[in-house]
Amino acid sequence: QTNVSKADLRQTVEHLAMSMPVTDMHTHLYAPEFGELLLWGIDELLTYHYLISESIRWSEEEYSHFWSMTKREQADWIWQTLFLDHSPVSEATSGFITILTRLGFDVSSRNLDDYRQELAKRSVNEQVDIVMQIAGIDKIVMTNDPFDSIERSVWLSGNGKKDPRFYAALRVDTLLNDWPLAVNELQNLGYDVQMEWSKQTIEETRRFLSEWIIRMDALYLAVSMPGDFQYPADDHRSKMIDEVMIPVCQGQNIPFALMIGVRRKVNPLLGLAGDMSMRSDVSAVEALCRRYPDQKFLITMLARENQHELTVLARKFRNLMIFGCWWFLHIESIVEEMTRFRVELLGTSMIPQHSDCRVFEQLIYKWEHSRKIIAKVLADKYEKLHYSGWNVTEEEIKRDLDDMLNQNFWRFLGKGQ
Ligand code: REL
Ligand code: ZN
Repeated sequence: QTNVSKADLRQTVEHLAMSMPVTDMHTHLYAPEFGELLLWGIDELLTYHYLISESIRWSEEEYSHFWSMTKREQADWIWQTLFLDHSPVSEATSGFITILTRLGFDVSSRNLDDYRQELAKRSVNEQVDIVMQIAGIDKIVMTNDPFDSIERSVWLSGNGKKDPRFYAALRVDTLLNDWPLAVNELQNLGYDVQMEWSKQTIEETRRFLSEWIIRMDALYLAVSMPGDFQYPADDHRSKMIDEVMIPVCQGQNIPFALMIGVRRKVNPLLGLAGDMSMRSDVSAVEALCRRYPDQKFLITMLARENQHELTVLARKFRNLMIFGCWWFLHIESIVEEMTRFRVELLGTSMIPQHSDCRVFEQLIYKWEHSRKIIAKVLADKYEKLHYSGWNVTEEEIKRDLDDMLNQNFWRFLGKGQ
């Protein structure tokens, strides 16, 4: 047992937080087997939808002008606009600089083509290894949708489960949020469902989910919901949750993840970048947790206004695991605020962060920025304990970080080591 002295405390916490391997429990990344679905490299990074919304603010052209450009032209224009004509001080722009630096590029040269050429020498497999090593990530949970035909064929060919670093999460947005489209997709896949809610439709939708959970080895079911999601309610979503999602999750013994508070396509001209956040009703989660005490719920919300109440709710229900600082909350100031009050209300019994990466190298900045904040918050708390005469050991610091960055997730799944 190594007692850490006051002088070393901060440094030790920071060092351990920066080097602890991480399970990234929600991303939009894919294993290399998924081919074109796995986005990586300079042009994908620069055309990340976070940077699209930031850059278009400076443009006076029609929105369609941006979309008419090739990906490379878009990337060049975003680089010029957000990095050269203005300084990259936002989270997403400074994140790109963090990535370049950690990849070993000379950011002072500001020569995009040099960076492009360097990466062009690498294969996707090499880059995945390098990035996971730099970012210290050893397990990545993808977002998987059987209604996506490209993805579906990878699963059907048996290649989806080849890379043991990647895990699946089965996305059920269409079933909950666009039932007419879901009916169409299910019918095309050979499931005997109708628009009308019947015993047969319920059974077939359950069969679809169960078969795909098994095929993907899915760790959990996941959905993103608008802020006006209500539960219980006399609507399609409540029926689908009560009669399909919950029974299937229970049968397969997996959690249900709800990401609540998105308002899609507030500005449709921006595509993926046009989604907005929206305040939600925490009592929907409360009702789910109370009604299904044996069902586990992984929950994150998008509005800052909901965070404290949701954290308090987690004190009331052990079947509720809060996770991550989602999307617009994934900025330094708010990650710090949220991490602090989560620790103050829940100790280390939560999942402080997920990356939500869409482009592989983003793992580098999203985790580096978050790890620093987690370290700072924890160091403050340990330091306070130290003044009271309670000395944390290095093993205990490691244990706490491992809980927050790995074990809380795996134990919640019932797959703890
Ligand atoms: O999983 C989701 O619903 C969201 O995280 C995404 O829709 C979103 O576009 C993502 O890039 C946010 O970080
Ligand atoms: Zn996401």
